[in-house]
Amino acid sequence: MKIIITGGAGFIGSHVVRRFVNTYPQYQIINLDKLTYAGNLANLKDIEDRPNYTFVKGDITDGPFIETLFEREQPDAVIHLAAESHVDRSISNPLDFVLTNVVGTVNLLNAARSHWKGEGSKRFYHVSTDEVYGALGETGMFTEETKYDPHSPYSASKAGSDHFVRAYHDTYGLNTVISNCSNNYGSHHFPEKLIPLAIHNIKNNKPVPVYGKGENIRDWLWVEDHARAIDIIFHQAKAGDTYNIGGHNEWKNIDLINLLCSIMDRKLGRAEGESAKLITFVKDRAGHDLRYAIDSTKLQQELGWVPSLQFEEGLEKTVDWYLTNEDWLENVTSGAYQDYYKKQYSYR
Ligand code: NAD
Ligand code: TDX
Repeated sequence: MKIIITGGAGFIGSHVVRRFVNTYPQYQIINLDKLTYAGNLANLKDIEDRPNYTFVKGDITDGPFIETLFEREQPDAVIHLAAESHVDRSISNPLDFVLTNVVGTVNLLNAARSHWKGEGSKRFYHVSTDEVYGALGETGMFTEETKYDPHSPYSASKAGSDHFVRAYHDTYGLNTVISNCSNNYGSHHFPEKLIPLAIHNIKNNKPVPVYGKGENIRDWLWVEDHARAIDIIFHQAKAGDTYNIGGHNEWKNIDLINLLCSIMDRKLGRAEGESAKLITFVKDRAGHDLRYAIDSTKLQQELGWVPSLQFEEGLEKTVDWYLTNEDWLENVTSGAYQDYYKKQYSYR
């Protein structure tokens, strides 16, 4: 089987590519990635020489290029993760999100439709987010039946792409699958997102920006548990099906940051409470969703997936990874990152 995995140089994509290359030596894995600011081939150094792995640099918004790639490679499946993924950037530049997340997804769907000609065995798997469901109040959880209600340009673009994927199943009979996952954390996470940004800032004794009062709640999942869920769903789901993925692991942002500060105190040999002094409450994110919580009962009961790692243990492993991979962090935080950071955090 030949699988195109899009966005394989990014955070989650690199974990998915690594898992598939290592677990299925009989599969050919093609990593298709534009290498935007978020894409980094250093994420895949350990597997880049494997005979069942190829990297192709390319842009999913370029329809003719995608057609040519399908013609040349004749893939048997697509696992689609390439996206603009950061909510704050979507607030500044919504059109980039429409182009990559909606137009890019439709380009891939068109190529799959025209090349696969209704062959039911060929699967198009779209990796999506819980943010399409909107925001929860203090109670309740998102299930696969929850109505879509996106609030940010990012989640609106992901909702749009999910709708197109379902439309290609219903209209053209494409063998599609969608999974909607909660917030991931782990190694190789770009330091614009809360956890790696906080680790980077604490390490460098810089303010740790917490939006609003830090009361928003996110449901965190170890990225390797997400990659394992994708593997299981890719191989076992019925055509047209949807699964929610999440770890039943809700944290208020401020509680998470306090936990992270105490882990960092211990790892850096600082006095308890030292890192927490860096916490700085800043202007809230526009349209900031209050709470996400995923009900993954369907995935657990039908396909037997369960999360493997406790959050405290996973967070500690994540901190260890960032502290032992300082070069990775220094490389991705030089240059354009500095411009982004100044712009993003200056007005708050
Ligand atoms: P990321 O930003 O770390 O990586 C995105 C990758 O896509 C990068 O390698 C980038 O170079 C590539 N890319 C971007 N635009 C492209 C284009 N036009 N053509 C080709 N490649 C392009 O993102 P991530 O956090 O790893 O998220 C991966 C996927 O999972 C996304 O679809 C995201 O919506 C979804 N998701 C993420 C989370 C999370 O917590 N990070 C949770 C649920 C779902
Ligand atoms: O500096 C910050 N301070 C802060 O308080 C940042 C960057 C974030 N936050 C808050 C906003 C959120 O409530 O922390 C929470 C997590 O923020 P992000 O790491 O930006 O993630 P989120 O907006 O929840 O979206 C993530 O999870 C779902 C991913 O970026 C998405 O791609 C995914 O779909």
